[in-house]
Amino acid sequence: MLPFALALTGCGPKSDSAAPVAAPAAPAKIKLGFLVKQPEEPWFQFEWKGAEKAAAEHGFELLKYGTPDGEKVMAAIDNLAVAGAQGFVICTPDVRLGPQIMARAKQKNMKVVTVDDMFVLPDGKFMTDVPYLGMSASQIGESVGQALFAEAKQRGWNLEETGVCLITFEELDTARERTEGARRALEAAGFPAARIFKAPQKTTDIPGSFDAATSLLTRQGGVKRWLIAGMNDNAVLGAVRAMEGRGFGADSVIGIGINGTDCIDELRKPKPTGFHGSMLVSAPFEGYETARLLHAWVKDGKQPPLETRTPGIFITRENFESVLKREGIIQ
Ligand code: FCA
Repeated sequence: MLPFALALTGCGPKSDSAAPVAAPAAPAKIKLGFLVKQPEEPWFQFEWKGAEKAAAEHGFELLKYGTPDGEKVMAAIDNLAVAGAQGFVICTPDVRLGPQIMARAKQKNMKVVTVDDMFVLPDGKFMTDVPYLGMSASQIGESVGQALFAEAKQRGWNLEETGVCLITFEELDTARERTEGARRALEAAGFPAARIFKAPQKTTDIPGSFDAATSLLTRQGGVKRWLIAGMNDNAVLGAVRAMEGRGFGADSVIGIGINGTDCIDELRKPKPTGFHGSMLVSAPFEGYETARLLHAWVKDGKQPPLETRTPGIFITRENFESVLKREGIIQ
């Protein structure tokens, strides 16, 4: 018997015949997922935007999922497998889900790249064998501390009457590294350690930091002026709102966030608030780069680097429009 292909050639239409020649079917596009823990946060929306750009440039299909808890993550992985996806980028809702996520991904034959929040093992150590891309958390936190100190000095504030409201979320390593960095830099600059007050947030959103700051203000009634640092813009925004409620406005509060994506409306307000500025990290770049690395891994077998860190840029009301335009975050 003739091989199938040969048989086809033998009796198929000749190219000069009148019958139309079917175009070869386009190869199926590679499908990749992008799962984020807080899809309502502008940070993650900008990451998705960056990932979409990588998909358009490299010709793959991007499937986006908001996965605020473990159950949703597992369901999204199963959905991705059914859709034929070969991998996903993830910012997990809980870093301790790492081993479980990796087991499910392995079972479904999918590659995984982590962004922002690094997976951890049951003993608390990082899962350093899973490719990770995220901000230089300690360094960026230190820059926040230095900028807070410089601004207080510039305004001639008496440090003896000033307190630091440090909104913390220490169960997440990247968050703890940022707030510890801020604390370290403030102390190194000469800020009295005894007046750096930690205010733990229960949830990483504005209501969570609002509540944390409100209870700190109740405990520390004697402080006249406040510096605020936290893991991200929302941590600082919640504290700024809590302080406004207690009569502390732009003249007695200096808050500096991290992300630079979640404070755009705040910096655009015609009147300054206690939210002085932010350390901008490029969310579009992080989304673009993780999606691009994953695609190259799936398509060409090119393993991504195990760790990539991104820097921060200080933005305030003075420069944010031009910097955010340059970074492609606003038009
Ligand atoms: C964490 C935070 C986000 C963002 C990101 C880089 O995931 O929750 O707001 O700061 O790190």
